[in-house]
This record gives sequence, structure tokens and C-alpha cells, in this order.
Amino acid sequence: MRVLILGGDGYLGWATAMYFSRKGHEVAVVDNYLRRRMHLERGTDSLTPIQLLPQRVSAWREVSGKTIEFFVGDLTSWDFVSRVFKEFRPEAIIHYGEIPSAPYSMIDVHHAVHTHHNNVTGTLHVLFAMRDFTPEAHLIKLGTMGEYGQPNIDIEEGYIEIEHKGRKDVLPFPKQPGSFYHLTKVHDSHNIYFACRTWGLRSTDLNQGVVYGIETEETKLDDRLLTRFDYDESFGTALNRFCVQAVAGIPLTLYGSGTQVRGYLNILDTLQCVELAMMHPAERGQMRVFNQFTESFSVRELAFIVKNAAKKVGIDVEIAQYENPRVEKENHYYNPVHSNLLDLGLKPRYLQESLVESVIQRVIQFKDRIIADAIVPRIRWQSGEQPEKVALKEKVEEEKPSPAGD
Ligand code: NAD
Ligand code: USQ
Repeated sequence: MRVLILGGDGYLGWATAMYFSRKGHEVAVVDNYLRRRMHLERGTDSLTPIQLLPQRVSAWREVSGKTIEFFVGDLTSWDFVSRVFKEFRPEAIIHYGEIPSAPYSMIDVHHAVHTHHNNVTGTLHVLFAMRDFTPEAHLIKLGTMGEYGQPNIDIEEGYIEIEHKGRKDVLPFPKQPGSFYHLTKVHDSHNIYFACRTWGLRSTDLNQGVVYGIETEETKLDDRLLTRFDYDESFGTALNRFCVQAVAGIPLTLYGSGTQVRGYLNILDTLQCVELAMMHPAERGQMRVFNQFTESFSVRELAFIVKNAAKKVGIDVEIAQYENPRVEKENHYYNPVHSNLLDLGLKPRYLQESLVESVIQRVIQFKDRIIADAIVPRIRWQSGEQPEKVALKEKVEEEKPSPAGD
């Protein structure tokens, strides 16, 4: 299949490009290096050293004998997007090409507007390019579990049957996102749903949980093939950050009580889920929604999992409770349905199965690259400023039961 990967220089995009290329698909990636430029702006960097696309692609050719085509350009440029679609004529489009950070979108008005412009405009261009040049193609769009927020009812997969004043309908599940970034995903979902209904496009919206992990079968082949791995307050996700903090000797940064529950999945399972969606495409006119995660944990549980794993490799870890820089529910009900991908054949990997040790070993390999100043949070949801570092409230000495699912 001809697979176009938008955001193919990113954490998930580069890993996906190699995965599909190895499986024999014809793969092209698109990226404008925005993520690298955002790191420059924040004074942060990927833990893993990563090369630019021309070097990555030639290293991949050398190691695998396979070719990945690449287009360097901006999805917010219609001229660029239309040229790529006309030249490559994708059958499947995997759309990762957005700004993925909740904290970054909450820095100030400029970062919120940039995130909205980048994400919503880019996706609109993709929808129009599909309509005009590849109407049969299947869009596999990375959304987020954060679109739903944490309602006090079970979260369905995209849609809910509602009975109102004696009448029934199946409608999009109510959305209560927790940041301007998460809101862009909600807006994208509405635009995609409209395009499917109006133009008969086909799409799968993958509402993904928080991804962890550093390694895939392909990145293991050669260090020149590593994907990015972020741990700073803007771009690092909780578990990846905890692993770096453990190795750097910085107390793990639990925000607030740490009782917030999220869905998590291994980067290897992201690859599996995207492949399952691609091999079982949506119907024309349909926007399917899959909730993409394999396990739920409170942040506190994650911290103790990392602490225990680090102990096995001789590292003593402290856990600390920080004043929560975000405005979010800390004690909440959380029970999202996630059966669609399992029904298609997803074989989940579980966090406790040595993953943490294998991440920690890799982090140790690149320990000298850790920028310690990038770890402790400064960005707050409440004010537009970037004040002093968020205060450390107390050390967490023992594991307390999480209220997950109460
Ligand atoms: P990433 O930042 O590593 O990758 C995104 C890539 O898209 C970057 O390389 C960036 O340069 C590129 N990009 C952004 N805007 C672009 C534009 N206008 N034109 C061209 N390229 C552009 O992020 P990631 O962690 O790989 O996430 C990929 C996608 O998955 C994102 O849409 C994110 O919201 C979603 N997602 C990620 C996670 C996670 O935990 N990593 C969880 C749920 C959803
Ligand atoms: N958290 C901590 N300490 C940290 C970092 C985070 O306690 O050092 C907490 C946060 O307060 C939050 C939870 O951990 O309650 C998850 O935070 P995160 O930064 O790991 O994830 P989030 O901001 O939600 O965003 C990430 C990705 C985003 C994706 C989202 C999926 O960056 O692209 O959309 O996960 S989800 O969380 O399901 O919305």
C-alpha cells in the first residue's frame, strides 16, 4: 500500500515509517522539523541523538535495503500539501503531523494560537487534498483520549446513544478537553466527521492515550535509526519523564496528588494499532473512532512502577509531590471502553513486562545528554506567565492506594 506519514520526523512518525517500510509498503514521510524548532525555542532536546531526515532515510536504506521517500514542508501550506498528494497519491494517510503538547499550548496566547493554527489548518488541508486528489484514501488520524476529559460516566468509543424527550440518536460523545492542545483535536474530529459526511471520505480517529517507550524492532537495528525521546516539561510524557528523572537523580514529579488516571500504551502497540486500522479501513462516508490504549494507571502508580524498576538496576528513586501546575481533576471516575482495536486483533503489551527496565537501560546510555533544568515544571494553566518553578510540596514516602475507578 502507498502510505503517507504526516509528522514522519517525530517520535511516533519515524518509528511508524520504518515499521511500514519493513513490512513492504511504499512509504513517504512529511515533516517541517517544527518539533525540532520548538525544542530550540525552549532550550530542550530529545534524549536520543537523532539525525535529520536525509541521514535517517539513508541509514534506513543501508540497514534494511528499503527506501522511504520524504517531503520537507509545512502542512499549513496548501500549495505544499496539494503537491504532495498529487505526486505521491497515498492510499492511506497516517496523520501525526501536529503540535502534541498540552503544556506548550498553555504557555500564553501566542502558543495557544500557534497550536490551533498549526493543527486545525494542517488537518483541513489534508481533508481538502483527500477530497480533490485521493477521495478513496483512508485517513488514520491521531486524536487523543484527552478529547473526552474525565466525565463521571463510562467513555464510549467516539459516539454515544442518547435518549432525549422520548427520541433516540447516536451522537458524538461529549468532549471536555483539558488544554488548548487537546481542544485542537476536538476541532479536528468535528472537521473530519463533517468531511466524511459531506464528501464521503473515510477516516479512523484514533483517540490515543499516553505513549511510553523508546525502542521498536527497527530502532534496535542501529542507533542511527533511533526515534526521538522527550522528557522535558512540554514534550515529555509522564512515564518517559519519570524514567529520565530516575536516572538523573531528580525526585519524580508527581503533579498534585498523583491520583489522575490516564490510559497508557507502549509505542510498539501504537504501531500495531495503526496497522490494524490501516488493514481494516473505514467505509466511505464513515468516521470511525477507536480508543487506543491498553492499560490505565494513576500517575502515582506509574511513579512507583518506575521506582521499583530502577531499584532492580541499582538506582534509588525519590518521589515528590509538586503543586499541580495544571488545572485538572485529580480524583475522578475513569472507565473508557477500548474494545474496537482488541476486536480487530490487538495483542497488548503490558508495562510491567520489563519495559521499564529496558527504557531505563537506554536512558542510562544517554545519561550525559539529560538537560536537568528542562525537567521541573514551570508552565502553569492558571496564568499566562511563566513564573518561578512550581513548588515542591512534599516527598512521597509510601505507596497509597489509587482511587482509580471509584
Ligand atoms: P512529535 O512532535 O514527536 O511528532 C509530530 C511531528 O509532526 C513532528 O516531527 C513535527 O515536526 C511534525 N509537524 C507538526 N506540525 C507540522 C506541520 N505543520 N507540517 C509538517 N510537520 C509538522 O509527536 P508524537 O509524540 O510523535 O505524536 C504524534 C501524534 O500523535 C500527535 O498528533 C499527537 O498529538 C498524537 N498523540 C501522541 C501521544 C503521545 O503520547 N506521544 C498520545 C496521544 C496522541
Ligand atoms: N503528570 C505528572 N507529572 C509529570 C507529567 C505529567 O504528574 O511530570 C501528569 C499530568 O498532570 C497528567 C498526566 O500525568 O495528569 C498525563 O500527563 P502527560 O504530560 O503524560 O500527558 P498529556 O499532557 O495528557 O499529553 C500526552 C501527549 C499528548 C496526548 C495525551 C494523551 O503529550 O500528545 O494527546 O498524552 S491523553 O493524556 O490521553 O490525553
